[in-house]
Amino acid sequence: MERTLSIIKPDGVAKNIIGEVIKRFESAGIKIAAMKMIHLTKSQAQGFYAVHKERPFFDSLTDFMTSGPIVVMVLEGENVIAENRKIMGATNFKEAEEGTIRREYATDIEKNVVHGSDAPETAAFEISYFFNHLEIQSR
Ligand code: RTP
Ligand code: MG
Repeated sequence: MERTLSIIKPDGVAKNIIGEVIKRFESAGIKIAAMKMIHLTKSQAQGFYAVHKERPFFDSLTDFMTSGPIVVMVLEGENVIAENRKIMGATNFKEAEEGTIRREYATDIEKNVVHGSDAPETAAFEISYFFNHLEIQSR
């Protein structure tokens, strides 16, 4: 069983589609092992996205991620890192496949509704950034 970190970004929460996003995960057989709503500070967003700190979009991205509450979740399932990214669709919603979350709901390359870890190492870092082991229920 694999785990990944999923975030419903501030635009997704503002659009009132938390349930829509979760329904897609559950319909695909993915289990939610942990979940909470938080509002990141700038320095917390910078720490989470530290891998992108040299990118031109870093400041804008960390501003956006602190612009409102987010929902952070640990997803669990077979091959869930790749499965989640398939359900999310490409970073740029214009390139995302039909039926994906980003194709359906994203409005911008930055405001793209969801985040998902991209590899086992990043998933481990990202999960531990938000949750301790007592907050994660394997089921
Ligand atoms: P994420 O990390 O959020 O799951 O998205 P991703 O892997 O598909 O994309 P990544 O390359 O890791 O970029 C992280 C987030 O930064 C914003 N972004 N803006 N303005 C731009 O060119 C640009 N490129 C990326 C997006 O919010 C992207 O999800
Ligand atoms: Mg990424």
